[in-house]
Amino acid sequence: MAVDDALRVQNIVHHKEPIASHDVRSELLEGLQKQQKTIAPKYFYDAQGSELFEEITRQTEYYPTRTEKSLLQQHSADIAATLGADCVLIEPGSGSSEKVEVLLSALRPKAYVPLEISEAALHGAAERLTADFPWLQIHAVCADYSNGMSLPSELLDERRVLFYPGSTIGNFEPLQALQFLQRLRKLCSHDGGLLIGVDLQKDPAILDAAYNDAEGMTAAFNLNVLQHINRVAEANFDSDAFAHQALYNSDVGRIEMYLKSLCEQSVTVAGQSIEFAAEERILTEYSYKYTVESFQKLASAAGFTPVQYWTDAEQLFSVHYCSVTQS
Ligand code: AVJ
Repeated sequence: MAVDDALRVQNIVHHKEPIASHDVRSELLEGLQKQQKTIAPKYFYDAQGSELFEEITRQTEYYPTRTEKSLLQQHSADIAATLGADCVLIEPGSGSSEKVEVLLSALRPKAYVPLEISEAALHGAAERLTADFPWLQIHAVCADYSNGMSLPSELLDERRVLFYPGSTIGNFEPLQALQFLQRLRKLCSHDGGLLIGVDLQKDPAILDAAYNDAEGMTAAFNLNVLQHINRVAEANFDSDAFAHQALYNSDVGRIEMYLKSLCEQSVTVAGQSIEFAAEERILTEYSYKYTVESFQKLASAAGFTPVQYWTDAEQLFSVHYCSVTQS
């Protein structure tokens, strides 16, 4: 189902895709009634949570965002040459579209297609980009990309490259990551590909510090999800009765974030009572870390062919370009 009810303003074409209203309350209850109580990481990003995440990216310990940005900046000419001219650059979950900015002048894509569920973030980013890059054609698609993605029909004959920065791929468990990359592959044209940011495995001390910053921004970001749940699911979580915990599980190569119950307690969520034992934990996020080889293996399994990758001198972070495997 192509998105078509478009509205053109200057160089911006606004597309809106019906956002499937899934029952947030039953989804949250299902997670909190699991053996391992779980809240999906997407619930971090209410307005307060998005601000706290921006704060996290400013902490010295949290290296991913600044390292990726400097990689994109430093290698923008090389990346542009690798991606090739006249591509349509599609970014699922584009948010503020800050990262793509460092690439646009070198790449000069035929069009930029941010896919974003927050209409405010999408329109704000489109306005800013059209002011800074008046030559850029923007197709702003308001959609929830976690529920399936489709593109404006007028882009279906173009050479399409997907842009997925920030190592958000790390939130997916291995099988989900494969399935997600396969879905991205379907959005690419046969002569297109994927430009993706992937955080790398490293000294656990660096990872532990990145998710336990001294300023406590990550702790505040993690605890804030309880306030969000209280609002969207009529719950009565008391954040002071929980503590932030983030640890690196080197056996599986992932950061695991939890909210630990500081006492035996009962919380009401959407009219249901959820019992917590003292020390019991809610899983709020996995953040998988890859090696260059393990990510290339995953991309190959999803139908991509690794073409090139860029890492910083300390091998903290990596950016990969993978073309669509020719069948
Ligand atoms: C936005 C998912 C890439 O996993 O590093 C930052 C989110 N969680 N600090 C990450 C996050 C805790 C971030 N991602």
